Amino acid sequence: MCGIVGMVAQANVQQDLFDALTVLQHRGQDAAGIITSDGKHFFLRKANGLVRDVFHLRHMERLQGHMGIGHARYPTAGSSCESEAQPFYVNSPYGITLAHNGNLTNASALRELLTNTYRRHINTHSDSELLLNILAHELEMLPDLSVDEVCKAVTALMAQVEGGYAAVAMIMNFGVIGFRDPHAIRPLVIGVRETEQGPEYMFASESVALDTLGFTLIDDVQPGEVVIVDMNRKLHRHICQPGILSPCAFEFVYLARQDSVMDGISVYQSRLNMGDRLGKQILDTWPNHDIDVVIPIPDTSRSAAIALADRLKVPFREGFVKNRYIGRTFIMPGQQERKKSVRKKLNPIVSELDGKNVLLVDDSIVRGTTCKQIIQMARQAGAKKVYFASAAPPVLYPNVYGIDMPVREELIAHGKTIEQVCEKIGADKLIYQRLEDLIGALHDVNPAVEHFEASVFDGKYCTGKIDEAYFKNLEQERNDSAKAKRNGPSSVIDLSNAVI
Ligand code: PCP
Repeated sequence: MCGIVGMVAQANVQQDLFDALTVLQHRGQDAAGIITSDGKHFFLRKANGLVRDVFHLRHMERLQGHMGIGHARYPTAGSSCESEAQPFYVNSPYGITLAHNGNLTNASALRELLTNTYRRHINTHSDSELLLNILAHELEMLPDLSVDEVCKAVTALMAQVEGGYAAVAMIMNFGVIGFRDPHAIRPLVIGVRETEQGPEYMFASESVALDTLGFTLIDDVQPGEVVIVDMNRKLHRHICQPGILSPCAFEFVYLARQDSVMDGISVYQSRLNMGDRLGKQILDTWPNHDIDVVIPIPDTSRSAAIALADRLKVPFREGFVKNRYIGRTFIMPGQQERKKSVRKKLNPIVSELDGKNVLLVDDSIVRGTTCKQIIQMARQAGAKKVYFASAAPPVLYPNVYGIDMPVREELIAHGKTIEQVCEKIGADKLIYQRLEDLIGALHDVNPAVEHFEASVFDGKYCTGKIDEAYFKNLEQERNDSAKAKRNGPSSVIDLSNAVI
């Protein structure tokens, strides 16, 4: 998962793009980039680091132009090298730049096709560079540059590219486009802001970016749709490949900000529903529970924990304080860093734990890094019994659509019973959400969404063609030690501060 944003406005866009990326920072902490166009040049700044650290005044002053795109990166393919920060750029045809959220599942085949048949050079390990080059190739095959031709090019792209992708692309002297794969696994919304000079448009991964910048949500980009905002700030929409809306369930569990609405589903309401259903399960299966207090593992689990406590009629208390200056540990690139950060991130409030039977609530248990340490901390703080509840079902299978959990053995619940996981994390009891309850929690908020991409829980991959050989290859490429090796110094061409 990454955060992407795109804009066509009446004035310079760099400040709005910067502000939008800071609001989407929770989707990627590794690198950030903005590229703008003044109609003659592209201006690019990208580097590793948080948004606020990547862009200094001197960079902002150079990012001239009324349209642009931006990216906050969480690496799920390729490496954390600076040269793989986005947006990516190709000069031919026209000058195109692209920022991508998701993961392509046929990246090797696309790489071969681009190199051997389309005769295009791919300079990095990133699948986003492949996506951009497919788009460039398809535009090159068409006689001119118009709304119709762009729709044809994206249609041809969708016929070749497999996986999960939400992308924004900017084409010199044409406009900004946004498109989503035919299952619409990763989110992308479009909004409008009226000004005296006319409308301005913004694409963003999540509606919260539109809200904070004064844009009104128009719609989600639909499955298999391309939305085009041309240089005259006219909006065009076209379904390139009809599909079945299947948004990623894990976006609602953990990835997205709770004040976002995605595909008509309020993330906050869905998390309240998750907590409520989990509470109901506890009452049904453990009516004589002896829980004294419900405590969230901040931050994401808080809304689920509030609703769970309400349902149990047990007090809700804050038992851990999160250092707001430490990022999200789950999206850190290496296990060592994730492990070390938990203790620095969270500190117990002893008075809320001492002598009590506590139910700790987290949004999910993935590698088990957080819950193991938290349970120990709760015991050291004097808790009598430490029960643990997860608002998501056991995470059993790798994600191949843009969440960095590629290796089965790294998932604590893979191949284990709930009792075995409970023992491993050192809890007195472990309660997981049932998958049907998670889906119900989402579906209740917007009954029009009938399908969810929930492969990490059920192993069903909606795009197909994900088999044992695919997993083996993925595990070799993206296990923690392979990633650490690849993140060393890079020799690839660096255009991160270029006027291009
Ligand atoms: C993540 C999430 C759970 C953890 C990590 C699950 O926290 O909320 O606490 O992953 P694990 O089992 O592999 O440890 P953060 O990424 O710190 O995010 P937030 O503060 O939003 O909860």
